[in-house]
Amino acid sequence: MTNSLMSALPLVAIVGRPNVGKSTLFNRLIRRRKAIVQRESGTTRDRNYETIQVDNQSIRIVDTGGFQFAKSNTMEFMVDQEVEKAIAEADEILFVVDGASGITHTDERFADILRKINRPVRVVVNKLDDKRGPLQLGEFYHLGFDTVLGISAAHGHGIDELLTDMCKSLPEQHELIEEDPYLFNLSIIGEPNVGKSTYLNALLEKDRVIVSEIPGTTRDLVEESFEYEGKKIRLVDTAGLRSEKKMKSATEFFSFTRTKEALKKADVIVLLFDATLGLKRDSKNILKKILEERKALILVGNKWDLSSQREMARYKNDLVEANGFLKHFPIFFTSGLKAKNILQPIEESFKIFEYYNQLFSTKELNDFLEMLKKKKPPQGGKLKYLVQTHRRPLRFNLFVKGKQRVPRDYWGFLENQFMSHFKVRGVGLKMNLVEEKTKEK
Ligand SMILES: Nc1nc2c(ncn2[C@@H]2O[C@H](COP(=O)(O)OP(=O)(O)OP(=O)(O)O)[C@@H](O)[C@H]2O)c(=O)[nH]1
Ligand SMILES: [Mg+2]
Repeated sequence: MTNSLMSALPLVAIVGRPNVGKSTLFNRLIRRRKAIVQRESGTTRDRNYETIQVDNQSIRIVDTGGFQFAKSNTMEFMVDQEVEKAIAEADEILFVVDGASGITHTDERFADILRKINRPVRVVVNKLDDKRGPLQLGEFYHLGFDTVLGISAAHGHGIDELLTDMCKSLPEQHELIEEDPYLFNLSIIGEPNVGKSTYLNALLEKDRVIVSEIPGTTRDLVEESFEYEGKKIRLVDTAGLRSEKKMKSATEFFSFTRTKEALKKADVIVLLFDATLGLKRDSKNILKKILEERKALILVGNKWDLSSQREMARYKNDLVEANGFLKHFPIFFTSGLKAKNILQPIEESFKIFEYYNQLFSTKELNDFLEMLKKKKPPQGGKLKYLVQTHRRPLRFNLFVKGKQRVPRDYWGFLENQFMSHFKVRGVGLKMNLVEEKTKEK
């Protein structure tokens, strides 16, 4: 959906102090486990948007982190700021409170703020797991809002009633707005703290996600549409990836699983690394995974403002030395912080997406094989035909007579030749060897 279309949809913000069950409610409303839910407070940080359909209407919902009147210069303060942004743009507020613990001082202070904004606010009393009904709701009217609704987000009680009531104060739409197609999905992936979120913010030219020098800042996936020269793609910011052994918390683990999902779903991956450090072991492991999945890939060394020209040339050489196939992948150096060179990888992503999507004709492929046979045929076995079976990613069946006799290193050679011959870059290839069974004439 384009940003203008998106902003035309009514937006409902889920807000409240930490740990009252906002993300559980969000997941319940959107009917999937998108947001990470954890028992400890302070899990959600960035704003998390999703569009849902209620009675032929499209509504956007935004989940937020817990509001807690935090001191400045803390992560909690940055979360508070994100909540304020969500409130500022929302058409309606769901003010979530905890029915099991009752009203707290933070709830009261937060209510004071919400009363001043001129938009409908509904008090949503969560954690009423045993359905004891309206009796328990009485005290929550003291917060000063007309509508108080009881729910159990965990058990799904009261959700339909909440949805029906919520729609009453939203502007009426006359048609169902379908999501606008985007060309492809570009995920920004890398180790913690390399500047993935800074890069996303720089592209969007706004502070969409929280950036901090603490590794592990981003947790939930953040998706945003982005238009470049009239073409629309979806950008995904992800939680920093590092080896499972180094993980310290369940939250980190759940963030990790979401990043892995993003990797699987992505068409194009921007693998961001810190240009002052080069590709460390964790980045190399991520790279391996991306190549295994045959995703379209662009390497981006960020924090270029702190690095030198010489170092950059060295990285490229080191990479290609370690894995010759990487010479077919583009590498750029950017500074998210200074917004330098940030559009180069995007421009390139459109080109490599074309390769990722390319259909090769049987004739083209067999001409390529003929060329190969003349130039350097394998020492054992015989190449017969090459047929494309898939794109996104590119897969081929290579029919060979006597496939066991073809030396192993020939496949690497063949892939390299393929990339050069067809002038393809930034994508992996999967050559599936098939024994050609027909008798030779
Ligand atoms: N000098 C410099 N600093 C940068 C650049 N990009 C990001 N930083 C800083 O690096 C730190 C981490 O930035 P983030 O954008 O939060 O990094 P991230 O990769 O999203 O981190 P996680 O979400 O924790 O994985 C912050 O202190 C940023 O200001 C850059 O291009 N140059
Ligand atoms: Mg981040």
